[in-house]
Amino acid sequence: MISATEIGDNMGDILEVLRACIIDMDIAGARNACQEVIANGISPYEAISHAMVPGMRIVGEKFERGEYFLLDLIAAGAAMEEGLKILEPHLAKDEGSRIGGVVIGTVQGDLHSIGKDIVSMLLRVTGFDVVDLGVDASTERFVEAVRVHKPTILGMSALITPTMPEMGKVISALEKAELKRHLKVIVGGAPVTKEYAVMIRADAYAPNAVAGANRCRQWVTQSDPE
Ligand code: B1M
Repeated sequence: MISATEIGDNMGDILEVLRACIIDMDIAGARNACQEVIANGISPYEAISHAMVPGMRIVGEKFERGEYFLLDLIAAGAAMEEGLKILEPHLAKDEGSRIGGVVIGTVQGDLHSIGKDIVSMLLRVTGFDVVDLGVDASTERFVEAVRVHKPTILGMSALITPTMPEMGKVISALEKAELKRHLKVIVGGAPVTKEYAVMIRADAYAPNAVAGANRCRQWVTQSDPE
């Protein structure tokens, strides 16, 4: 019988390999490590938050120091995406009734998909119907999607400072089209802050995917949401 310590060590080793695969842009390795995560009964949430996201943070630091270049970011992003594809079907799903609709996307001019994809994944497993507009979504696309799908919540992601104002433009356009009244807007992404969210009249900011999904769930399950 395997002892709890052995399981713990094994988990630590697998997560360490997974983190290293993201940093080393090793797509096949990331796939294998994610398969090991599942085969060893490790929580996919644990793998995402304690191996993949920290690995990506190191990739970003290497880019900042000039050790990695754009192609490295693309390759590390691909390793992350391939790993997530393996983990997603194993996230614990709430098979109960759907609790609300969310339209989500990365704003215009911004090609970063991974954080938004993780938020989408968590929202789906939490019980939301999610319409994902992908990356580089224009204000017009957000407004049209809200008009057509009538979601409870709109989520926007921005990863680079120059695209942050796009989130404010979408909110202004929704207000102008009188679509904001019954809609909650949540924003996130590495450069976004709580103060920025307040400034652009978003209803919430989330520093990570778990906090984002929790906030969305609170909105639909509390009788008197903030
Ligand atoms: Co780019 N990039 N990138 N990049 N990239 C950053 C963001 C950067 C911080 C790297 C750096 O310099 N250290 C920097 C931005 C600096 C700034 O403006 N503040 C940067 C830059 C400069 C650029 C380019 C301009 C580089 C160039 O061309 N010279 C270029 C821009 C292209 C464009 O968008 N127009 C560029 C391109 C790319 C790639 C496309 C190659 C690639 C993305 C691939 C992909 O997404 N498929 C890429 C990558 C991989 C990164 C880093 C290394 C990793 C991003 C990531 O996936 N993180 C990144 C460095 C970093 O962030 N430290 C960097 C993991 C992900 C899970 O985290 O997305 O933050 P994140 O999401 C988190 C939270 O933020 C939150 O939850 C998520 C999970 O916990 N969250 C939300 C996110 N969205 C949310 C929405 C919510 C709630 C929470 O509610 C709706």
